[in-house]
Amino acid sequence: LPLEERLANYVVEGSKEGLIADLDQALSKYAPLDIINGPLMKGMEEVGRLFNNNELIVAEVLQSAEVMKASVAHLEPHMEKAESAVKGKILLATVKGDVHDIGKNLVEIILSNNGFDIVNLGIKVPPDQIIEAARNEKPDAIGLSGLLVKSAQQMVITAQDLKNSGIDVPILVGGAALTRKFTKNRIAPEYDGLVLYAKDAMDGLDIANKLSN
Ligand code: B1M
Repeated sequence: LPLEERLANYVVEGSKEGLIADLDQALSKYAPLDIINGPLMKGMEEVGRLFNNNELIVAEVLQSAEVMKASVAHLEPHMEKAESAVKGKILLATVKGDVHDIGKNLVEIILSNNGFDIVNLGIKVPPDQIIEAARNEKPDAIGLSGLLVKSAQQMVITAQDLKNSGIDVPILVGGAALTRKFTKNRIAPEYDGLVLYAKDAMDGLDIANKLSN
């Protein structure tokens, strides 16, 4: 099989045998982020499709997630790092009820490689924990990630709770269950500060850069 297909297959099959050697080969042709956004994401999309069709069980999807995480960890040291002064502090969290963290952690890597100080609160983070962290850390923005349909609704609740506690720093939202339209029509009206939608991690970086200017 061609290299690109082999890379996608590691994710689909949840197998790490030969993965590192193929990632190293890919690094001689592609930028690390293009390997993630290309063949590895293609594999993840296929995992999502198979899971949806009941052709994979959760345990298998978890193994695919492990392959994705190991790949990102291997590629991360090869990513470009900007030698800039700290541009700002950003809190990151996967919202309450949601365990998906691969996208959020990718956002963390890309933002921290580009001069942002990141406080990663982890997964299933309830609003009160975000509020407490916002009070202690005084971030310039708060990033929320969520992949489940119910997580989009949880973002509305989180925005309301943040507003009720007097927080109005910009919120950056992203994740598969979310759309620009939902962000604009459902989350933004519930909040006093800016609410910005990022379609992927690079878009998140663009937005963060604009906010810091
Ligand atoms: Co889950 N899962 N999962 N899962 N899982 C999805 C999301 C699903 C679409 C699969 C499907 O059915 N086709 C589906 C959601 C259905 C829905 O609500 N509409 C689903 C389901 C149903 C579930 C469970 C309920 C399954 C079960 O238990 N029966 C369960 C939920 C548990 C819970 O959260 N309470 C569950 C569990 C899991 C695993 C634990 C097995 C595993 C996660 C492991 C982990 O993250 N540590 C898992 C996985 C891996 C997936 C899929 C296959 C892949 C997600 C992923 O990592 N993608 C996913 C299907 C899919 O998306 N194709 C699926 C790669 C990642 C890089 O992309 O996170 O989208 P993503 O991030 C992107 C952008 O969205 C954006 O940038 C990234 C790219 O640059 N982005 C941001 C994300 N966050 C951002 C934040 C930002 C900016 C950009 O600023 C702050």
